[in-house]
Amino acid sequence: MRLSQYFMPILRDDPKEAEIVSHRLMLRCGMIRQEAAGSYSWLPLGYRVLRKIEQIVREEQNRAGAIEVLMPTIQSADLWRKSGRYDAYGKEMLRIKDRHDRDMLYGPTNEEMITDIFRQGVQSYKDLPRNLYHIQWKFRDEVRPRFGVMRGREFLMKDAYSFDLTREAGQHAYNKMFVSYLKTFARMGLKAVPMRAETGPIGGKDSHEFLILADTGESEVFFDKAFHDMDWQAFEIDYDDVGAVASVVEEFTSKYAATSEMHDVADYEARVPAERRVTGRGIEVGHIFFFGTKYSEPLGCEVQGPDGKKVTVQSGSYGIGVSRLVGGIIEASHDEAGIIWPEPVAPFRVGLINLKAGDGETDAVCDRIYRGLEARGVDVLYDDRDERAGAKFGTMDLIGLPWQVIIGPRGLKDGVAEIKNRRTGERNNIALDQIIARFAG
Ligand code: P5A
Repeated sequence: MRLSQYFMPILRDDPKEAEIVSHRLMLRCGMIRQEAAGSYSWLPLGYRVLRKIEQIVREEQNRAGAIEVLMPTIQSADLWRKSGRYDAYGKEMLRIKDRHDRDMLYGPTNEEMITDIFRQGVQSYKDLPRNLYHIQWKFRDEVRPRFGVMRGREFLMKDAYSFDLTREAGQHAYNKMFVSYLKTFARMGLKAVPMRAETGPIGGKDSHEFLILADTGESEVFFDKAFHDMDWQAFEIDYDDVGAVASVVEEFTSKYAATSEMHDVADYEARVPAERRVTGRGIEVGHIFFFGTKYSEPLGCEVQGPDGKKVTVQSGSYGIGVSRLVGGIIEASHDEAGIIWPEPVAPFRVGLINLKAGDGETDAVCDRIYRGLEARGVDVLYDDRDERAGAKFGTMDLIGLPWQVIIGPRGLKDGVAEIKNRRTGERNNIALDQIIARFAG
């Protein structure tokens, strides 16, 4: 993409309404625009990141055996009356009437709808287990939408729903999602610590939240420093191996970690030696629930069991805050100059800076490298604008692409460009004819 032809409305000054760094940086980079309290348009740069995060989430859900569907955002109130949540959900639910005066709502979550879909589509225990998910916009009329996309009213969530015959099988479904969450967040460069959680309006028996550590997090967290030393990346897992999946869950839940609502000082002090006790703040990026028959019972979701008798299915639901993650990653990865994107979620991998736009030779070399990178499938943002070098450097640092390739007349004399790593600040010269190979493949 040529910056001269892109749409990236950079703000010169810090927006006053932004209380935290991710919100400030997202507005300054022209990633989002606020449309109403807690509701945002995703501008091109922000939308690229959102899509990359969504794709990682999708790949890891698929790998764990979940199957993608898409349900509507607007739901009928009927099923919610059956589950008893239509009244219980309170003011957070946006209620709408259609032209026939029927009660509709903008879905804050989809337990009812998916359970009904499943009820209609499945008759026998042989059709279990199944896990269905979608990645869809939700609306919750939060009392205090704030921090930009971190606590929005309209936000993008991945929500998965598991259906099993027995409590034990349901536990395995839960464990699979637990492990897939560790992998999902690790792929985005995050350590998301699982913590036992309250179940709130979703309800149920067992629940864990996944929190990334950041000073601006909404929750206060207490945890064992040992989490820092764990292997978050390397474990390969066979999701059909019930024991192996359970042992990863066991490993991650055996260490103490709790939000302030669930914090138990006596247990903490008994289990964690003083020098390993860490207090911080966290951002909840995922939340999983096992609720047994809480929804399947009132909605009549039964299958025929092996002995011919009807069995009410066991289920759980599993959420990831896809749009919240965009802000969460920035909170976890930035410096004074701007965002530092982890490569897998960066809007572009390379920022190509032409230090002398308008100069025939510099333009020709930059063009050749830009086209070469594009042709090899490298996401590149080419700053071909007629701007001062300082402004170009500032913009590239602000938007935080992992690599900058800087080309100007001085280097061209020696046949070299400069490569800068945004995270480390390290700069190296590279021969012009090696640039494409350096990033391709
Ligand atoms: C699990 C999936 C649920 O809704 N039902 C379906 C269950 N859980 S949850 O914890 O309420 O939400 C799941 C994740 O969505 C993100 N999230 C939000 N993101 C931005 N703005 C909001 N207002 C918001 N509310 C929830 C969180 O990441 C949460 O973990």
